[in-house]
Amino acid sequence: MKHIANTLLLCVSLSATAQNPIISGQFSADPTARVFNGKMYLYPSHDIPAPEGQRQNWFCMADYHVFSSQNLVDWTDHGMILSQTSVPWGKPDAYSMWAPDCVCKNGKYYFYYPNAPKSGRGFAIGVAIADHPEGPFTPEAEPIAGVSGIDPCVLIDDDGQAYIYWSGMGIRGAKLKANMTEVDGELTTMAPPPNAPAGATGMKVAGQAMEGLPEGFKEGPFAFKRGDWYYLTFPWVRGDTSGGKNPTETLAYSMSKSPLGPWDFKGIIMAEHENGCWTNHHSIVEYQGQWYLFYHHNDYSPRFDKNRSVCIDPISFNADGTIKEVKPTLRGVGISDATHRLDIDRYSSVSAGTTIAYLDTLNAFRGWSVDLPQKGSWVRYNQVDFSMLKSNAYLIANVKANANTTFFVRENDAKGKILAKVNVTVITEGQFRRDNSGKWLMVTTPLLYVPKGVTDLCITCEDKAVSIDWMQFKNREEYFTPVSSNAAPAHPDSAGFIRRWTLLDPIDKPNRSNTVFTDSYLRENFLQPYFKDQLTVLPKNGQKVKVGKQTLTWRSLDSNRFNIKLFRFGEAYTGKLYGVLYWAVTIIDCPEEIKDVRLAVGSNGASMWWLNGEEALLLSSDRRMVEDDGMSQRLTLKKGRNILRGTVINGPGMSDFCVRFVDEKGNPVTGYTLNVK
Ligand code: FUB
Repeated sequence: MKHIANTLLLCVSLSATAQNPIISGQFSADPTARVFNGKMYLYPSHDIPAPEGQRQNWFCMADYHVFSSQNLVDWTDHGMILSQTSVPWGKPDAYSMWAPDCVCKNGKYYFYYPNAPKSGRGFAIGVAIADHPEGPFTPEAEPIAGVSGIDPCVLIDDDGQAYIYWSGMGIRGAKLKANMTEVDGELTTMAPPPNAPAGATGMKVAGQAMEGLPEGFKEGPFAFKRGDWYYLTFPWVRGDTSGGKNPTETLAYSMSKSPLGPWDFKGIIMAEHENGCWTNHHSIVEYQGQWYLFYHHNDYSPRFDKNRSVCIDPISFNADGTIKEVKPTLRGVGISDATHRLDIDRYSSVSAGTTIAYLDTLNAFRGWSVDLPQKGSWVRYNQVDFSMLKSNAYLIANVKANANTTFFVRENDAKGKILAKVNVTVITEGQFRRDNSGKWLMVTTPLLYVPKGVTDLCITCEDKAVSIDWMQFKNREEYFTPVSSNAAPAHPDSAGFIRRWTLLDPIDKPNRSNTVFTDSYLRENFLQPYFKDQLTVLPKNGQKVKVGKQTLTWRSLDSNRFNIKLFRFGEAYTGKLYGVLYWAVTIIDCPEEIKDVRLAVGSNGASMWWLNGEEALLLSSDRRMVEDDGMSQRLTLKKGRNILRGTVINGPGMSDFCVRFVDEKGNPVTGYTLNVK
């Protein structure tokens, strides 16, 4: 009876974006990559931590997922395609779904996988068939006769003839019949092992041993053809296993002019993993004119090397067809979109002393940070695409430092053109209830320069040590439009909200929380002199003001929303977000006197307002911005020029305000113009 891999029908589709390893949030090993319909598909094993009752500290796999990608950077998980409970001939609780392969012939997709059979010992190899690369796959009722072992791989030659290779008593190979589910040719009866009980018969085995391969443990064959060369590539233990040493697997290869050999051993594709991860397993595939090596490493399971994750690096060939050795990288392959999070800890290169560290040693899937230890340290991340970004783009980064510091994001190298200067301000005890030094902080800064197209980035430490978790570039939502010097007067909007203001860059005013915003605190702190003529000045666009050590600019802006997003203003023009105080001024020209109006304000956080130099309203305590949250006494807007001025303070929140005048009935007052320049 044939079973459908039922859970596939759920048709899960999750995304992963990554460098090396390319899949996060779950383990993936033994990667077989195949190009189907112009897209890269990945059929890995699915390592899981062994459930209770299962052999611990060993490989444990219950099912398979398939992934696909167009750009080798963004991977879609199409969900489970086959479970151990769906294999008619398999032990449903063996957790032995080891390295698979998938090939396409005559529009059908054949998925080859090892599994433990219900009866007998060891492994058999089954086939599941689908009409699409993502499935649903229907497993055949019986495994392939004569193929006992693991790590199947299928090569379809130019003439359509398919060959299967697997690992069992060395590496073996055989022709497949046109049905792709049976081996072509007679089975050989092997001699029973020396310790077999008397009268035992030998196993029936298909195919032939691959000749010409080196001595030493080998598994995971992957065969492919390039030009008229056949390649048989395989994990190989080349080290000396005597004397208690435990050498680990390399990736190695042989070449031949014939699909089943004999083979001519050529050497190493990738050396042993440096951290002692015992296995490696791979596939080699050409995609859009470039060859790639898919392999695995235990990046997301540093203490247990049987929970592995797939990585990719480019691979290339010498003129004689031999393979150039590949050094594993963190950066991997593909072009990263600047508008996605860039994990620059997956670097292309770093200065001496620059290191990476797990963000959470108990959950490696949270990834890493890169730690730039001192002025002059740098990390380089290649191939970032800026074509989605406009000239108003900004940078957002998750960073950590123990003291105030600065890093630059540059183009190409440590001396390259500066895209962004990022100041990391650590708020110290006494200003905030909790010291945030050594804690992760989001910092944003406007870009000084937006590269065109694809470029390499180099992040340089310009002061004290800084750790960077990730960074991302974004186009700024247009919250404001600058008011030009010859702009026509503006009107309040139909609901009476005043959208044209001259805003001063935020003044540093750290506050541990907004609970301190009592009337007396606010009067004391709003009314202290920050800059000259603070309650009378009629600022002009571009005018500079000195506040302590800060040099700030007045900016005349039309808000694209009824509420003035001070947080976005600070972010856009200065990169300052929290612990700040804002000043806002607007000029109201009335054709006639308007009596008995009330100033209606909502602000986040506290604010204070003056009309024509007289205090009109104080909104104290920790507030959210709510329309008409506070109302003044009756006021008169005089004929001619009126000056409305306000100041807003905020500790850790996102500041904004909305202001309008309403009449006795609460209706908006709109009969005036706004004339800031
Ligand atoms: O994943 C289980 C086994 O580890 C594979 O079948 C081998 O190739 C090795 O990677």
